[in-house]
Amino acid sequence: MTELSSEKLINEIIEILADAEAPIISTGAGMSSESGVRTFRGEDGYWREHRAEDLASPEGLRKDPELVWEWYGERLKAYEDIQPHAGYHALVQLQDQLGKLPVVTQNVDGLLQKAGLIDVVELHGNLKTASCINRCGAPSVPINEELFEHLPPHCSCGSILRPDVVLFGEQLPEQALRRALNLAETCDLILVIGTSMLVYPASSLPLIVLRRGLPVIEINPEETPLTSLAGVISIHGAAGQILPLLVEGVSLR
Ligand code: BV8
Ligand code: ZN
Repeated sequence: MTELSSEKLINEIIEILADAEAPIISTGAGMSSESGVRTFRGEDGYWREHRAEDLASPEGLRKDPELVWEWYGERLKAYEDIQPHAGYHALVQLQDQLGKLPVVTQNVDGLLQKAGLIDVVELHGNLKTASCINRCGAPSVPINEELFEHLPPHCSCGSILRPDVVLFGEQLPEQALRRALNLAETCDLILVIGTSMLVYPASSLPLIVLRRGLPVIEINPEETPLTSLAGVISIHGAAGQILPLLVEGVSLR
């Protein structure tokens, strides 16, 4: 981990970012916390009241489908009025400057797309649709207000529905994972923003780039398992503050 004054560190990162021709971005829940979205493991984290296994897991869903649907319903409600913060707009500015900026996200809040990022790889699915927990073959249904009238919602076959997110213990969507791994293998820099680096395989992407000897830059107010790795440049700060400084600096180069 590089320990420099933040001013010097910002300038160093601007230099590196400006030289990159094919950077990629990786985001976790912390990327949305300045838009008012609760993270999973911080002080305001969701997991504080519930354990991950009770909510985002097939066992948890089967054991208490109502609790899990209430939790996702509460999150969806929160997503209705959230807006992308300055860090998101900075990423869109960088995307416009470079002509492309693939973003691999663990988030399901839709803020990246709302801000105008066009190449978003949703590693952990999304909350747009729900499907049959027993995969009976009935088509997925849109997750809308109606679905929350009678919890838990049911499939036409009588089984309960599950949100089309990736639950713990489930494989990631094959296409999304393949694309994400390919991006980690072909990019020339990865900017890792707002993830605790605890959930696999999302957490393996920066390690692939690091092993290729290419710049791995982390933006996070806290230390993560990535921070102390040799070769990682970590800036301790909030995405909404740091990203505009970086992108502004790159655009002035
Ligand atoms: C899989 C659903 C094959 C959607 C989620 C033992 C060891 C290692 C791995 C495993 C193991 N046992 C099982 C596993 C695999 C498991 C896993 O990794 N478990 C961990 C917890 C140990 N992974 C899986 O099961 C995956 N599938 O691997 O299949 C397999 C299967 C079984 C066994 C082995 C292999 C599926 C993972 C997907 C799970 N679904 N969510 C939803 O509800 O949203 S994961 C959930 O955690 C969210 O998706 C979330 O995105 C994700 C990661 O959390 P973060 O995004 O990092 O958020 P967090 O709150 O943790 O951190 C926020 C960070 O932001 C903090 O660092 C904070 O400092 C920072 N921050 C705060 N404010 C700001 C900020 N940063 C910048 N600016 C700010 N302003
Ligand atoms: Zn069904």
